[in-house]
Amino acid sequence: MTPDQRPTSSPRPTDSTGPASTPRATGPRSDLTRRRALGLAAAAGGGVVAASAAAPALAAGTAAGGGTPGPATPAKELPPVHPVPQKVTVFDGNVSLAGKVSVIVGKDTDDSALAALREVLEDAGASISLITATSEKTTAQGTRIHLGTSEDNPTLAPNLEALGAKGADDLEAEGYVLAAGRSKSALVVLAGRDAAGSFYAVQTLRLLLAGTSRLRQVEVRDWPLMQIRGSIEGFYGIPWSHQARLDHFPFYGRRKLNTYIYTPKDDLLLRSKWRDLYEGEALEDMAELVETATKNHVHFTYALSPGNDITYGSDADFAATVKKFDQVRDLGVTSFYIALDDIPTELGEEDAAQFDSLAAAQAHYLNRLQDEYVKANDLEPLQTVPTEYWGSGPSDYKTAFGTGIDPDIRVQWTGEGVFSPQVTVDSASKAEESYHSEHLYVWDNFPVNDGRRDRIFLNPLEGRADTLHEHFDGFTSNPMIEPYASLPALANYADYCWNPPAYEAEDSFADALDELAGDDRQVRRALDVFVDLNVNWPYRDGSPKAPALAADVEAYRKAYEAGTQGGRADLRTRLNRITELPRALEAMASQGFVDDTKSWMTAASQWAQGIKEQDRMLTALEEGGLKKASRAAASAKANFRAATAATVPDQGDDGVYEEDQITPSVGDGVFEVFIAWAWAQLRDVLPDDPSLPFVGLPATASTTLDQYQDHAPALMVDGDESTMFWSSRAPKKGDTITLELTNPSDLRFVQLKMAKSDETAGDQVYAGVVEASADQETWTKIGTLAGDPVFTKELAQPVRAGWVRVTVTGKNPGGKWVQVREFAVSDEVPSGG
Ligand code: LTM
Repeated sequence: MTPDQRPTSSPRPTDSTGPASTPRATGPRSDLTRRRALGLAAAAGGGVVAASAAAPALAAGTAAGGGTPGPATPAKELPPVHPVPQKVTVFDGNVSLAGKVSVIVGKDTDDSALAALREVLEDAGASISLITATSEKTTAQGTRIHLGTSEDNPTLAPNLEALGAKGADDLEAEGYVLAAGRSKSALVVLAGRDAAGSFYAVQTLRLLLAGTSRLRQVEVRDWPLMQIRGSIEGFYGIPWSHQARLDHFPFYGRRKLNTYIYTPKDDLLLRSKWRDLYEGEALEDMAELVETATKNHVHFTYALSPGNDITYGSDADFAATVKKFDQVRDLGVTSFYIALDDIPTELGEEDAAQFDSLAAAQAHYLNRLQDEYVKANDLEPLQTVPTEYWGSGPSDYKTAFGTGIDPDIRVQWTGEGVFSPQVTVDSASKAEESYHSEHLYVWDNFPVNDGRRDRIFLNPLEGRADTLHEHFDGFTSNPMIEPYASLPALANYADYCWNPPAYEAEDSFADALDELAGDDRQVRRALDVFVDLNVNWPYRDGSPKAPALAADVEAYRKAYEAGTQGGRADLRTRLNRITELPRALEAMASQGFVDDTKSWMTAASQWAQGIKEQDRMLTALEEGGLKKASRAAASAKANFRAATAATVPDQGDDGVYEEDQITPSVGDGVFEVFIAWAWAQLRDVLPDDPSLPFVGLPATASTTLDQYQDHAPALMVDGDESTMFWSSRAPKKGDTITLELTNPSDLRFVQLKMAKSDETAGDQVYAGVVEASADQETWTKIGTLAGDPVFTKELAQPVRAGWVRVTVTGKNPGGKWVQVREFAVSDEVPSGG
């Protein structure tokens, strides 16, 4: 849906539980979560066995096939590995990778795996000799690392045997074995089931080394439980930059995500101009994306959205699709997708004459592509998202679509809703039946923020059942418009999809934050403070709202009301930290994250600065310093005004990028709770203070506009400018917003505050008339709306009114919706305005 409309199964290990030992506690994570990252949780699906008997040579000081195994080792010393591997057996002793290391590969061993291994070894201080083996035997001396697959490297099998470990050939695709032990000298085998598996074995080696040169003697047998794991750049708004996409792929590679679907909604060449071919730089960029994705074992999937104006039965449109696909196939793309979401559901004349339903027409087109293009060119199975992509119940569309398409076509589904707080096994089973598909996979609208572009969502992925790999081919996350701020959530998908039973949301999220923050503990702490201000996910009932800030606010209020100081210190400390966020987070390892979130950090800092002023104001009130209180109030007001500046850029479906369009929303509404309460304290003592927000006469509000999410009309009359009514569509001529006064009065003042801030136009009524009436029959014109977000009118002659209304008289530019923060009238002109 557009924002305008919005509201193979794999075997599970049976022998994977390990000893419950105390993990190394680092950073802010709890012991429990750290344990889980190690795969030590009691839950099946990932586990560590501290053992020695399974692989004699994998014990300290033992020679191949001989010697007594060392004692079982507590697995606590293993560094965290994300995603949690399916099976880890830990042995006593370490091998060192510093100094001379021979790397033995086959001539066709995966280049990316070898490049990644070189990097890991260089970081460990190794001096590397590379040997390309042609037979089982090599002349390598000293520490040896054998890398590849059984097909490309003949030395893997004998060396795995020397370590008493089994090979990777019986694992699922992308699986691997990492075995480290001693056989004459230090020996490591990185055996992939395939090229991707060998690459992933190196990624796990990197994590086990954790920045050192010492590797625990260990055998990891690992494979993914879902085949498709990644992201779908499928949101409305500013598409990701070329650089951001390039930066995503190594992150995916390191975390074993294997899919990126390219389908930004506001990329004109994918949707409104889908028949046009790429030229010049656009084509060069595309080539670089495909190459970088491939190097990181990420399938670059090219998704076209022709549904707005295609004729499904037309040979010309089929040929146009093939021509467009051919252009990127020439660059190395092997994975293709047709997106049919958010398009007209009526067939055009030509199709209506040929097909009896939309689904039948779409099936015809998709099958042609699958037969004549995908199969003919030996490509990966075609992928699609249907026009009805949510809900698990049967429908005529789902039946016709599911039974009409080639069963090999992969079909995306968003869950019970467009946004799905939960995806359950029950829903999954029903969806499989309704879509008649054995190849469903989830287009997960998390953490996408195109419906709330004022927000960033920094809460972990939750609510996906831990056996969905038995139903779905995989998950792709539809991320935020801000690419780097989406990385923590994508790390969640990496962990969840690889090993759902072992997935621990908080732990997985914290691991990604560790990476983005870098090694500085103060930066990491500041990041936690910032994350707390952005955790609310409005699509889940009961989702927490800035819980740490909320607790400090509550303690402060209680202490103030009890006249004690005790409970106020924590909020003051937190406000100081929030004020400092833009400076403290500048030093993050991920500069992309800093750039993406700067607007939110700055706004948070300004809100906190204003609340610090309110704290001074409250203290002054307690001490009877009314002038001081008033000065602090004015200073608070100035900070709050600064915090509502529009600083976030935006782009509509015209493809035009514009700076400073959206006011960032941060703090999950908790700043506002404190602010309103503090103003109430001031009002009690100084009711005419000019800094106090204007509160109108008691009234109720209603509108002919539809409401977006929980932004009800009542929020226009709650005296709180931080809450608002928000329509879920653009206004039409004749739409009204009406105030009904509790007691008819002689009006002297009318104020309407629309959009996010007083300063910048945004979602609002752009053309309208404001009128008042005593009987709802005769209306007196009070003024017109002509593009300003704030309408204020002082009436020289009072107007008797029981109702005041805004009537829309023209269209909004770019189909903008309407936000009303406050609609207030008074029988006197307020002193502060
Ligand atoms: O979810 C799907 C299949 N389509 C669109 C997305 O493009 C959009 O990003 C999300 C979130 O707003 N909603 C949709 O309906």
